[in-house]
Amino acid sequence: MAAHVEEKDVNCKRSKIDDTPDQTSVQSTKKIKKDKVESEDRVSKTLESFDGFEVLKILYKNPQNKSVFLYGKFQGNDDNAVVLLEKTPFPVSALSTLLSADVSLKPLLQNDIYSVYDGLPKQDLGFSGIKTTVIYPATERHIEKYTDQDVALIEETCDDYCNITLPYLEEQTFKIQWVYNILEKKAEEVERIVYEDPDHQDGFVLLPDMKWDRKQMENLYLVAICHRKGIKSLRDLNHQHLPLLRNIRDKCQKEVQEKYCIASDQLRLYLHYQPSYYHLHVHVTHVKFDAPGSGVTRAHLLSDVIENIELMPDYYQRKTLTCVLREKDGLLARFREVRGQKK
Ligand code: M7G
Repeated sequence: MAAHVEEKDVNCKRSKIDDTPDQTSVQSTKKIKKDKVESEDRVSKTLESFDGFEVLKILYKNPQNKSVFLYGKFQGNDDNAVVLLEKTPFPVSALSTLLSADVSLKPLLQNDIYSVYDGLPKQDLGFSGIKTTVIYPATERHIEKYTDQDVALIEETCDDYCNITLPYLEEQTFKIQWVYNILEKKAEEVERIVYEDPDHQDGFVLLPDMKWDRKQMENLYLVAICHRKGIKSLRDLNHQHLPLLRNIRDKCQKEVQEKYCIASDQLRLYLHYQPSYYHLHVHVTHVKFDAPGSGVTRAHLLSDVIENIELMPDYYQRKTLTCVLREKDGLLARFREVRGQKK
């Protein structure tokens, strides 16, 4: 048994350093193809309203950032839907309309010099105030992803990656059709592409992340998706990927400076570990924005990743990586099972 594990371990290291399509990536490609076929006839339609929508469960609510995530169904349809409602920040351009006769004030409190009102716009002031994201049809994984749950910190050694994480990932069918839609220009989002380097090896597409309402620069959130397929995550990165990583860093900084007038020292470029989608991508956010997942338990600065690999080419095949896993994540259950831990 030990010999078997060791052999598998060596293969695991070799496949990552070679960066050639080994058995693993062939298997992943098969799964990706399967996802593609499955999802092609399940493309969600553009909704005009929530007519007939029934809320079945509140998955998460946060009064601080004024968001609520819901699970529900549309009448007469059995498909699941996940809806994310988030109040957006005030656009500076709308302030003059907001502080005008177009908003009537209903007093809620009056005491000395202090007063509180309900501000009621008399008409549409040009900003909806509610960012509405719909995932439809949603899978069980989506419902889990957006459900409020406890998390656990896991220290994943390189052996754990080979023996627990990688086999688990290979069993899953991850839906990354949205990534291919962008890379192959099949999604409407193509119009929003900020920049593209079409090179097959080191190229990438930079576009607004689904999390950004594209209204304010202070919460700028872009995502750079590499063209190269088969790089699942940070764990796969080695010295052969340095040109790709440097290219993403340099061009993203340049393009954001030119397009949004945001200097490179105001930008945070990072990768998630573990990511939700196992096709290499880099998060690009404004440094002032406290983006979800930008903390130490999940984010790895791209500049640090580059330097670590420069110092040690197989750094990410050797380093123990601490990551946060959610209670309902099957990977956490697998770690607990292997480590003989009970919840
Ligand atoms: P991640 O680290 O794999 O997972 O990042 P996370 O969602 O847990 O952060 C994937 C990133 O891609 C996230 O920032 C998502 O908001 C973003 N994203 C996901 N989808 C399905 C889309 C999409 O369809 N379009 C765009 N533009 N971004 C997306």
